[in-house]
Amino acid sequence: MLARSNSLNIDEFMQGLIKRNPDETEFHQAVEEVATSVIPYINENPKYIEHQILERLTEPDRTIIFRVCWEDDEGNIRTNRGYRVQFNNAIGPYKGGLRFHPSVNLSILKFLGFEQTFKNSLTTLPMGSGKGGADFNPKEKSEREVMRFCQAFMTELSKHIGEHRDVPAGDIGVGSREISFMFGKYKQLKNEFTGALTGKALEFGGSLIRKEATGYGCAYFMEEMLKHKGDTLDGKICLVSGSGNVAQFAAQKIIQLGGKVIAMSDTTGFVHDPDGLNEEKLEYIIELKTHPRGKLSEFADEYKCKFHKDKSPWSLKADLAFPCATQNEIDEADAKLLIKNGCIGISEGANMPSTKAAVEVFREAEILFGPSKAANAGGVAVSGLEMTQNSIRMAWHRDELEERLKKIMQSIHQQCINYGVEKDRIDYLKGANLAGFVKVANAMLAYGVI
Ligand code: NDP
Ligand code: 2IT
Repeated sequence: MLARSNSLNIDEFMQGLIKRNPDETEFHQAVEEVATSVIPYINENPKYIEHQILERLTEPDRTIIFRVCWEDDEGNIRTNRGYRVQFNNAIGPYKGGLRFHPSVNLSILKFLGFEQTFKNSLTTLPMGSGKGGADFNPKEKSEREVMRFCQAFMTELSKHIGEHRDVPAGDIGVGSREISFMFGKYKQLKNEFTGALTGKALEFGGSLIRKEATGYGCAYFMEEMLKHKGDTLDGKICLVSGSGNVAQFAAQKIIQLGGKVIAMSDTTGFVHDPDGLNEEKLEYIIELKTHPRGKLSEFADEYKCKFHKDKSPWSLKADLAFPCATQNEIDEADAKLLIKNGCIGISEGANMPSTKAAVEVFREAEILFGPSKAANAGGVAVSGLEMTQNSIRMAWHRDELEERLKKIMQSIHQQCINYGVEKDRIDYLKGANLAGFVKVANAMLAYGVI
């Protein structure tokens, strides 16, 4: 039972949440971060307490868990677990990615779905929040196996999604290939052509710039934070972790904006290129990481630079860091090292890439810290634009979409300022949490008790 009281206390709130959701450590971490920002505001605005808005926001609308059975190339039957967490649809249909990775579990999907609530609110577009996926590893599978898995997964998921209900997209392990297999199956099962997934290929309703959007948005967000301080990306030494969808296009935009990307990484280690990546080298990485995914050591061999096996790039001296791989990839020691080496800004392309202790280090050092729900919202924002284009049966031009993406990232930055201004700096974390919260919370208030 969720008890009612006159004010909220973070420790009591978290104790209750942990009791209701034992062992879901990533979910606890994501909630605690938001609750720490919004509870003081909630206590000044008792209507949110009276209507139990934070309690309701931390309980998904529904969680769907299902068996996914498929046949591998040798004829063996394989079983995986599929999920869709429909978190909150106060301001629009459920919207968020699908992750295929062996580590996928309910805690990870609830943290991602919860974060999506605030991120989607910040985009200015009418999108609720959700996240899903499976503990399936597409990396070790043949293309036919990936196809059969995606079709089996969609056979069940199709019962729960739709253009006005829930619109999934990609995330780790789910790119254009997987979305295409799933959309093909959805279309066949429903016998209708509607935009129930985003991140589709351009030939069948996909949007230009969607592929680039998360990474580009992450670089734009850094550009905005620097601009606000009278600085630019020009000549800045940058570290990018990951070398998948988000990392590739973050690196591309950083280079276009004048930054020098000296490192990228993958699950096997990181590559250090002191001369900096250029378009040609980045093309090599994009090609290398398209199916089947190769290892970055091949890049190091090709371009004669150093590969650091099983290491992350945070020990290198740099001005800016763009974590674009996965959650909790920067710990306290990494954060301290980054600061010691002169890092002045972080823009989080991945979701929750910094541990709680790492975030504290960044905030104490008062460097620019663009939290994931603001800095990586460009991807879902262009997904929202894909939904609009599908609804009006039109396709906008690249320039128009890139301009819209840029404006959305500027608007997110402005919302962070509106809610995060402190005496002598902007608290982007607090700003993003509060701005994201207020819109969803007010919609929930308007609906009454449902
Ligand atoms: P991809 O699958 O395209 O790439 C992930 C990259 O991170 C790969 O280079 C992978 O290495 C590396 N990686 C390192 N450690 C891990 C790990 N433990 N688990 C998984 N990957 C790891 O994913 P995306 O680029 O799409 O996603 C990266 C991050 O960005 C995630 O946090 C995701 O939630 C977030 N995000 C993605 C959006 C999107 O539109 N795709 C939108 C907003 C956020 P290797 O190459 O060896 O596999
Ligand atoms: O974390 C994210 O915002 C995504 N994976 C993208 C979600 C989307 O619906 O485009």
